[in-house]
Amino acid sequence: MRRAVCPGSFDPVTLGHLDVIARVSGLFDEVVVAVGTNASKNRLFSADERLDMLREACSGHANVRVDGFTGLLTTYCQEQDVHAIVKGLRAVSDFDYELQMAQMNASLTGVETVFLPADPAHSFVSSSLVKEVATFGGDVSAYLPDFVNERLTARLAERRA
Ligand code: COD
Repeated sequence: MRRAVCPGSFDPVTLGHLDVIARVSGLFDEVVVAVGTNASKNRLFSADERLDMLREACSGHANVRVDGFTGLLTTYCQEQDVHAIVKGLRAVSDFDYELQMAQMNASLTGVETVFLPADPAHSFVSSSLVKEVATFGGDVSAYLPDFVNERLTARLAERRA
């Protein structure tokens, strides 16, 4: 059984994330989508909300499960008997940081990181940009599953109230 982990913040999950997850599910026997839940003041959605959205968004993939983790990703990978961390790469700017993390993770426990190039259709999409555009009234429906777009709209309305 070859198991991969797709880690991230997923605040919230975008179609870019989901494209990577779908492609990884075809490459490995099992994929764990791991939501990092280390404390951060800057999250729009709670850990439980991010997990719920991912579970709904990934429900069509039989070999994908969604889980949360705290602490070091390498510790989680050891606990879950993970063979590879898979990350999506959108641009050189992603590569610089992702390479550093991949090398640190490999140095800590030997776990390998595999990079998948982003689909050009999604390579400019990030959770943070989507939130920024939506905050100022832009239409981000092309970048999110419909139900995530609805929850984002509702959350931003709550924040404004
Ligand atoms: N297309 C393709 N890939 C994408 C897209 C897109 N449109 N958008 C995002 N991605 C990729 C990102 O490149 C990333 O690989 C992944 O999806 C997740 O992205 P985010 O933004 O949701 O999540 P990040 O990058 O904030 O997540 C960071 C982690 C939680 C993975 C990281 O901080 C971590 O491992 N934390 C645990 C603590 C730890 O071990 N620290 C030491 C690290 S060496």
